[in-house]
Amino acid sequence: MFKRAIVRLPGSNFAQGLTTVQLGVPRHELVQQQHTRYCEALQACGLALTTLDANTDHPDSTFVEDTAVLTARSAVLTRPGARSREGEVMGMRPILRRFFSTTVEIEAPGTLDGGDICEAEQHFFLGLSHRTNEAGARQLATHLSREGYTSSLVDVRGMNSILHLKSGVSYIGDNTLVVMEEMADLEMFAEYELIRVAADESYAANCIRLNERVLVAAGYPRLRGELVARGFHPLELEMSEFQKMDGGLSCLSLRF
Ligand code: CIR
Repeated sequence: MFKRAIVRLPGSNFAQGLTTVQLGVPRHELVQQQHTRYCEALQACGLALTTLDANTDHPDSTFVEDTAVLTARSAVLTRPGARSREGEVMGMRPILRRFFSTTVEIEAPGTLDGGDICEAEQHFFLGLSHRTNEAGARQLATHLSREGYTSSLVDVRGMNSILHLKSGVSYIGDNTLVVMEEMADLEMFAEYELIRVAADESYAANCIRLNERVLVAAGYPRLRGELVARGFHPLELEMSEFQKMDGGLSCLSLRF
């Protein structure tokens, strides 16, 4: 059961963050509106929100997921792979210490973004990307194994359409992964039920199971239909403005 989430309001300079896609400049009013709807959806799923003020020193800081990896027992503060995002962790440290008695940190030369870490119950998939390097992933794997979790590395550095592992695969409970076609045939996913997402809907592969619901980006009818057909309860959210900055649903919150 998820009980809480941490979010950070988007700053007025949100559009100055990093992006690799050319979908246009986010409209600030719409960013705020979509963020508000997102927060309301978390609350509708039963989560109590901790809402942090916007931090204009870091335009990408609304993507809080990248600053930490949370387990049932601890919070791991990351060391984001993009220089412009390194300072975001400082703002998250005191917040997580309020909720977790154990916090550990990824140390140099390791880098790791939370968006590369996909938790599937007792197993974690650790993405190696242009943000998360092997040193960072191995530090996390060691920490997780001390807590009794297993993990495996998934190299997504050759998959140019995604920024992070979780841009392409999400665990939604009931032994089910939602996965983009490009990585659906990986041997390590073979023991799961797979919901394969076609290339033209691949943005929607980043979704989140929150208690009874699955939050999914609006505008992807085939994935929505497939979720319903398999007995899941999707809750659709407009994400256009976050997509323009390479962000998906999961990156906008830390959930525990
Ligand atoms: C970045 O490039 O870091 C941000 N503009 C987007 C981060 C998205 N985070 C995520 O998928 N976990």
